[in-house]
Amino acid sequence: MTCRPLACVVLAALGLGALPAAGAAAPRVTTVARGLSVPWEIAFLPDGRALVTERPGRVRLLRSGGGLQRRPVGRVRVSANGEGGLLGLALDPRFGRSNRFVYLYYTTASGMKLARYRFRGGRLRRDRVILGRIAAGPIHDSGRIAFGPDERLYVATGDAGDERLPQRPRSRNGKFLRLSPGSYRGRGGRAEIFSRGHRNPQGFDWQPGTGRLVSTEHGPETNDEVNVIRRGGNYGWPLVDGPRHGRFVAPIATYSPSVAPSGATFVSRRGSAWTGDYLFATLVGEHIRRLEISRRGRVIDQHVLYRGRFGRVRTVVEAPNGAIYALTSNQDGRGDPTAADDRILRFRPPRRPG
Ligand SMILES: [Ca+2]
Repeated sequence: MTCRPLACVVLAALGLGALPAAGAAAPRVTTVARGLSVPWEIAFLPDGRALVTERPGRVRLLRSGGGLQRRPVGRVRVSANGEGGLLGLALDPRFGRSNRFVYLYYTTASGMKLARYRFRGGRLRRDRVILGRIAAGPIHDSGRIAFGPDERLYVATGDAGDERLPQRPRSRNGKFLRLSPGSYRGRGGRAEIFSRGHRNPQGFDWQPGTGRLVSTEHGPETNDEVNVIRRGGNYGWPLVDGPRHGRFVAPIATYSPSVAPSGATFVSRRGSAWTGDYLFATLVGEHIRRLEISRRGRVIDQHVLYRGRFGRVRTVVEAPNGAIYALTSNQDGRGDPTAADDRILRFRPPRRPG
């Protein structure tokens, strides 16, 4: 779809920013692994292999040429209740140089835990839990974790089904939390509340060039949001949601009815027609969405990719070589799985024309 900026914002607000531009064929997709069970996150090791979380509590290894190692490299005891289980994973910024730390975020019977592991000898072993005191629920566990350009570890937490928590200043739920290197590499226990008033943010990344943090957030049946996350910002939940935000920070895009937006990435690799664009996966929407976002943080165009082709999509991640990897989520109890599900898919952003 192409439209003038104002029309685009209106269409986006109506949930209609949806039609692919004529002739803009989406890139060819390769299935690189199949038979997974609710994969949630994928992160690439320096040698080209990747770690993949499966929500029931396993970490799998994707070989650099494709295909999964049969035996999981790690198991995590989780309470895989509803939307919970093993969710986020992130490699330490110094993983390849001075440490082998991997961070996992998961649901237990006593709440959400952020734990540090070491990946050595092909096995993931737990070092210590570095953050707790985050409520878990059968819904809205959020769960994405990622390192920012500031080398701090960001953790997105959901309301866990308790709408009182996101506005409570001292609750760690319904927040973006931020951990300093001293906390995540040390004894843990400390986290800054970076922003609040979130319902269930499941994907985020930083815009190349500006460092702006852009996040997806699930709304209630309607009013999914894309937000620019600022330190100290209040994003309104449960007092407001959708385009009308009053005194709270307003989203830059909303979707009604819900598409259930989850994992997201900016395309940072230079030279493609999508360089600088924001991709996010949708579960209910069963597509990948591409947003063109200006340097001022406004959505200037939207495109829908692969609608209905792969079912529910949990996340999209840019590999170091510029390929985009996508994880399906058809085994999560809300999908219609095929014999191949769940799958890891790969495609390359198209080259910049001319
Ligand atoms: Ca909001």
